[in-house]
Amino acid sequence: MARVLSGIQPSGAMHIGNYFGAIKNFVIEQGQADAFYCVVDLHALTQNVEPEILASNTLDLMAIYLASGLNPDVCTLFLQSHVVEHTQLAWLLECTASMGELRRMTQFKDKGGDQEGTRVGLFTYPVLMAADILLYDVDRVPVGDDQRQHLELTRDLAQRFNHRFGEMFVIPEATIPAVGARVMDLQEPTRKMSKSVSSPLGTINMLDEPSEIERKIKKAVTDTDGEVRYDTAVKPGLATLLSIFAACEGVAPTIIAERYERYGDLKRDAAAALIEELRPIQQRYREYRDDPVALKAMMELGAAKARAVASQTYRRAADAVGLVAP
Ligand code: ATP
Ligand code: LTN
Repeated sequence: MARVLSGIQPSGAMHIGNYFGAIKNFVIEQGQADAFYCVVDLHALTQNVEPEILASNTLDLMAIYLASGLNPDVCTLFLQSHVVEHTQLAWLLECTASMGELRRMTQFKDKGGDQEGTRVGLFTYPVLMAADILLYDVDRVPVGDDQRQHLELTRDLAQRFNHRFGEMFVIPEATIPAVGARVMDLQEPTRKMSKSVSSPLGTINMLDEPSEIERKIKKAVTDTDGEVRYDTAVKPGLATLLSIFAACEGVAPTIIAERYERYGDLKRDAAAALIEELRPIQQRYREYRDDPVALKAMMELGAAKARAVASQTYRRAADAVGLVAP
């Protein structure tokens, strides 16, 4: 059975980009593969976050995972910091990665880049991500389109390690969803919807009230030519709405476009479809979030399952580079 792994940072409210680009596919994959999903809390430390906010965001994300349909009896659901081998393997990989290849990462450049005050953790972030993946002999990594370059780096690091120290790591592939891989901001549709860039009207959160969802979709930027057509270059605002609607229905955006003549009708039905898609998740979320004892037990179970795999891979890699076993 193929193995998959993915992770999301607990860095704020989950938006529908995270849902359609990642979480929805995690749920599908858990039935088809040996699936590992983590909350990458160590990655969230690359931003300047208050300790209590990080802790609360972490539990929020665990509850979102569960409410979205991830089942801890079917997949392995865990917290990155609970499995110490992630940071240990990251160090071994950092000692093979070059400054040049990390400097080329566009996410690093977008989030501040090469300046005197930039955190070292932000720079080495993709190496920790590579460790997350390579520890588990993963075949596929379901992520949104923005993670493509990080996956390429992971493959390069794995190949280099294998070449230098002997066959060690499985070379993983990214699986990017056909629809929903890049949900754009509703107000600035040339930029991806994002947790870290504040855009109150442009971002729809998974836990937004139905009235809020309707309002944001109604106010979404379109254009003035009035023709319903899927064209990301010429009509990026409309294309964003069409892809959100399409991701709810599981069809191509062009199919949705054929059904409509007026922007108003399209907006009304897109909002209704999205509200329906999120309704069951929102209902279940509160139950999980309000039960910290159950959340803790679930995280312990996940960490034990993850550790069993990660500790073996780490030891193999440590032996290979010449670290003497304890
Ligand atoms: P940040 O703004 O802090 O970078 P983010 O919103 O991009 O955060 P991440 O935690 O980096 O969220 O990403 C979690 C997952 O969601 C990743 O698989 C990523 O590819 C996916 N994702 C994030 N934003 C979008 C988006 N706008 N469209 C589709 N997928 C997305
Ligand atoms: N870098 C990713 C989050 C992430 C991840 C991973 C995704 C950290 N480790 C391992 C897949 C596999 C992001 O910003 N979305």
